[in-house]
Amino acid sequence: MKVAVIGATGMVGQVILKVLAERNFPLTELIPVASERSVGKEIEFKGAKYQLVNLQTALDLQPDIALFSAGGKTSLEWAPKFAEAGTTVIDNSSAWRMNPTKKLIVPEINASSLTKEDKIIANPNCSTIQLVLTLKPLHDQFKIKRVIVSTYQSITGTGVKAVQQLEREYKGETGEMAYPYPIHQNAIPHCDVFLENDYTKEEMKLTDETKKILADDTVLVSATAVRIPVVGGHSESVNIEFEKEFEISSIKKALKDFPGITLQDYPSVNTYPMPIYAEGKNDVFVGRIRKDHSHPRALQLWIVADNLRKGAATNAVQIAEYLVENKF
Ligand code: A2P
Ligand code: 11C
Repeated sequence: MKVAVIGATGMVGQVILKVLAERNFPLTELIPVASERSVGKEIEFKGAKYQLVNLQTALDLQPDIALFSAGGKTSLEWAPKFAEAGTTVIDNSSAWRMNPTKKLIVPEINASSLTKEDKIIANPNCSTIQLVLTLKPLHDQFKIKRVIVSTYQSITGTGVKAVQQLEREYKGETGEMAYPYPIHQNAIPHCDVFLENDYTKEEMKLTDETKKILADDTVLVSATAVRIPVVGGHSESVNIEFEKEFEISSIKKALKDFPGITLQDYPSVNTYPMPIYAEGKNDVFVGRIRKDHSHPRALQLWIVADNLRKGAATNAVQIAEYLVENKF
């Protein structure tokens, strides 16, 4: 497998390289790609050095798989060129996610819908992946009517500039701002741009992508996305209303049995998911599972995942693994 990583120097690209190495992905050739200003510089992968190339050079090398993580604009322009040349593109940006001709994949849920003809495969938004992975086994058993989710999102979702902003503010320094307000000692209810319906784009990704991945438009989702000064992962407080009655034991069993989910739910010993412990892990952690005392068929829970791993790099690499396993 010849694998190109587009955006290999970026926040997600770096984690993609780490995950490819950790999982011993069967690649025969790595083609790391970055912008023109980085071409010729070297990156390390599994102890060897590789020179960064530009997109055209990578295209000419005809990789089998290209993992794109260099922003929506680059994906819109270049993913079709790679696809045309026979490369299967796994795209981390939001460029193709809601395109009806493209599949939006969380491998544990819907990888089996992929065929050899899918040359551009969309990787969902980070906050959607951890939500929908948790919803899927519950929807299958108890049929979800409505989800109310509030997120507590890591600054790494915004990129390097946000990490630098927090570091500077922590030291009492000023400089370029990734957010319209300080993020240190703050919570900003504003992730991505505002839309006409007064939700943000991040909030509508949670709604629209969830429906697409569950292949069920009847599931209602209303989200509030909040940025907090945390590095290790995104957290989500979720209220789920079901059509069917449920027991907490059945909910816990359904979640425990589902691949990619780790239950962390022992309140008596203060065990619940937190981003400092999710960081660096590939699983989605679920805890604080309880019946909603204000509604007979509603559930309350708390979900945490490393947004750069299962929320981005790990999910993309799992899709690539699926392609290899199925000889696409
Ligand atoms: P570079 O390091 O040369 O800027 P992040 O998401 O962390 O901002 O990273 C974006 C990634 O996308 C980086 O690896 C960046 O490379 C890369 N990138 C940005 N623009 C292009 C482009 N036009 N062609 C290839 N890679 C790009
Ligand atoms: C955030 N979810 O944390 C974003 C980052 O659509 O892939 C990823 C944006 C996207 O702000």
